[in-house]
Amino acid sequence: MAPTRHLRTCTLCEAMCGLVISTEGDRITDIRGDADDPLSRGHICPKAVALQDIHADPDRLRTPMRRVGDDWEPIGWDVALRSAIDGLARVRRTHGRDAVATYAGNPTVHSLGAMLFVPEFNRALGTRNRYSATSVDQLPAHVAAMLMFGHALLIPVPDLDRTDHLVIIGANPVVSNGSLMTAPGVADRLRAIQSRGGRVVVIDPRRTETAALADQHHFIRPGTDALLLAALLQVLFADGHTALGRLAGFTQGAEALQAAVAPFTPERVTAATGIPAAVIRTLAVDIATASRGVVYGRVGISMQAFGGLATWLVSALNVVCGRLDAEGGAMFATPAVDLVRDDQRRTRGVRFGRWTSRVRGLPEFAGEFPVATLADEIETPGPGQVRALVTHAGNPVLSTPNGARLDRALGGLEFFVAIDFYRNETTRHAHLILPPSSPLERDHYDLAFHMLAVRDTAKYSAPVFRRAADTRHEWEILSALTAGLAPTAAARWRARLLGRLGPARLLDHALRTGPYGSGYRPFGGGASLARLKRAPHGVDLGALKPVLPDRLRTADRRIHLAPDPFLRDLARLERSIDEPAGGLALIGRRALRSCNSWMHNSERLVRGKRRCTLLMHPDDAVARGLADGDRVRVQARAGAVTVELEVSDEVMRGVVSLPHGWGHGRDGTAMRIAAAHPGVSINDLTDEWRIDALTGNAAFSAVPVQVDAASADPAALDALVVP
Ligand SMILES: Nc1nc2c(c(=O)[nH]1)N[C@H]1C(S)=C(S)[C@@H](COP(=O)(O)OP(=O)(O)OC[C@H]3O[C@@H](n4cnc5c(=O)[nH]c(N)nc54)[C@H](O)[C@@H]3O)O[C@H]1N2
Ligand SMILES: Nc1nc2c(c(=O)[nH]1)N[C@H]1C(S)=C(S)[C@@H](COP(=O)(O)OP(=O)(O)OC[C@H]3O[C@@H](n4cnc5c(=O)[nH]c(N)nc54)[C@H](O)[C@@H]3O)O[C@H]1N2
Ligand code: SF4
Ligand SMILES: [Mo]
Repeated sequence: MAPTRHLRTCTLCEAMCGLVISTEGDRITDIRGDADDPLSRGHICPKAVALQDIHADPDRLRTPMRRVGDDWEPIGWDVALRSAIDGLARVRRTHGRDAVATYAGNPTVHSLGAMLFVPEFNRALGTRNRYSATSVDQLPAHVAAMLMFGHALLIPVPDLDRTDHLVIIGANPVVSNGSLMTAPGVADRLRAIQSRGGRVVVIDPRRTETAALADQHHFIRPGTDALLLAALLQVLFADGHTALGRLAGFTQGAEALQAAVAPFTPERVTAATGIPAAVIRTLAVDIATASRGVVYGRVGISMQAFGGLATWLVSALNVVCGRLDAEGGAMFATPAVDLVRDDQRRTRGVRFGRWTSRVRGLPEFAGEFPVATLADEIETPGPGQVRALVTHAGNPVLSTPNGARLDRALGGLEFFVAIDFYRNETTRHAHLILPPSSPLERDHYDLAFHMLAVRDTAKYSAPVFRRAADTRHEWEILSALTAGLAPTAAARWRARLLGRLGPARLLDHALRTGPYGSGYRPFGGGASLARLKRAPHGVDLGALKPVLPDRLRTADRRIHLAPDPFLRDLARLERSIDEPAGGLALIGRRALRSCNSWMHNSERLVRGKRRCTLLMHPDDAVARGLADGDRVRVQARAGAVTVELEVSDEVMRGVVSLPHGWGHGRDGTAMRIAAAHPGVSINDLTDEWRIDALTGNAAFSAVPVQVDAASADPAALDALVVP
């Protein structure tokens, strides 16, 4: 049989690489990069090849499963959906709407159907206990975007292909393949900056793969980025290097910002950050004098105690240098489906802190609470206590702070439905697992990541395989649950209507009414699903374009450089300058062959050298009498793990690093390859009490830990107490 070629966008990470997938019957024979994809131009990473492993994985669930004690039995879809609806309705009836919580994990954002139907499902439940991976990731970016530009999704991306001075702070795009910066083939794009005479500067507590490629790398003490950024701004203002240019016409708050950063001189922050004052001054001048410069920060600056401030300051820096909305600076995409333009809710203004969580009083953002408090809400009795949970594409036991506590809490739920195709560390607690079709069995258009790409393109992918018999797509599962749980006749009608339309028709409508569409005029020639289908490699819509001030969604259509919540939080930052650094600071790391917690069931991604090791600087190892390869016990307030030590000067002194996404050694999971390569979970060490007090995002970075030889008597180790 001759192989059939399918063109596809990879849905595993944010890079949106174009793939050419060859199949023979129901077998994949080859996966390679699509040289004709206008965005990725042939780039691919090892994970894409593993898409075939997921598709063919015998552990991937294909039928709904019901837990009976410790056993699981397959059940039919009708029974499964009915039991899910009945169980959730029962808890809601008995204990009220907020007793049902939902958690949406990262792959939700990589699925067209889930992007369209998860919000509908949440609306039908009407609960305030909504959670997602946002609050262990990019929540500060949404808060900054909303407060500065008026919409949570107005997140500027570095114009990578035209900049000549890129400062990367707290990101490792050579490994992560870019985040809030869809830029497939980052390494090539960084080398292109250098070939056109530009520079790449990396600021990171670890000399990363990205740092190895950069022109400069500076170590920084974890969690102190906001101090560094405030000092950079202080220098720019004090030495007259700011130049808002055309932004001045629609920007407010420059004076307030200048006054707010004035206390943060380089000399004052040098001890805390570990960066010499002279280096800070040079960094500032280099940014200001580059012709097309941009500062870009990612999870290293958002998963930390000052995530909101650091993320705001990065954008503020780009604005005061006149680099926002400018070629080679920080720009906004103009995607073919524009979630900002389509969002009618913008009229409601800032959606942050309108109500707070029951137990810890944490602020909602866009209707969600920080997941760091989910275990509190499950464990703490009283009206509004969470008794039931629905997870969609999430593994919070391995992905959220103090996952071990959440693991225990999940065991106490009255009812738990997981929409997921693996029985893993989280879903093993479910009463029902509803597995959606394989990613290759559904069509795809990236609603989220075209919004964040370094080039405007649009691409639709048809399914590679027809779905197996009696399989449901995510949107069908969600749509059935929504219709079953919608509280009013009108809501049930809406749910059924959307369910009848389905994702493809909704996408077509969004394309036609989007920035490149011409509505439903028969010969309008604009974007539509039919046109995208005729261009299966994707359509190139050109380099990023200036869009301000039109695209701003603040009430006064101005950029707000100094929103009050940030100004108020600066006092907390200032206090941190003199706080003594306690013990070793733990940070995470990513590896090219991992995808958060869920792709370790692919043999080709886990074989080889052990990856779940604790990195430690040689001086710190010597001081503790430890050597490379030793087994060490890592102790934090929340818990302890035992792991192999890897001694390397790629981490700075005082810092240790453990990758996240491991810890597959728990009972009751059904992922055989992952279980054979368990590793330990960094989130058994991270702390649900360490959050960014402003945004509620988990502060994974700089968790204080103590490290000793594993043979040491655990009773002799002092548990660290964190304020
Ligand atoms: N291969 C692979 N790719 C992925 C993923 C994966 O698991 N594996 N996950 C995907 C997801 S969900 C996301 S959100 C993106 C994330 O994409 P990135 O943000 O690029 O992710 P990381 O590689 O974790 O890079 C964060 C960097 O911040 C550094 N860091 C830690 N703490 C601090 C700090 O306090 N200050 C500073 N300045 N730096 C700090 C770390 O050493 C690390 O190098 O990656 C995506 N891509
Ligand atoms: N300490 C520490 N913790 C971290 C991070 C860190 O850097 N350090 N990174 C954080 C980040 S950036 C993120 S995004 C989160 C991720 O947190 P989560 O999203 O909670 O975790 P994932 O590991 O991505 O788990 C994805 C789940 O989705 C399932 N799944 C995969 N594909 C599909 C699909 O198509 N449909 C459905 N329905 N299910 C699917 C998988 O089986 C798995 O159960 O972790 C965060 N946790
Ligand atoms: S870089 Fe991301 S999108 Fe590209 S092939 Fe790898 S996993 Fe897929
Ligand atoms: Mo993420």
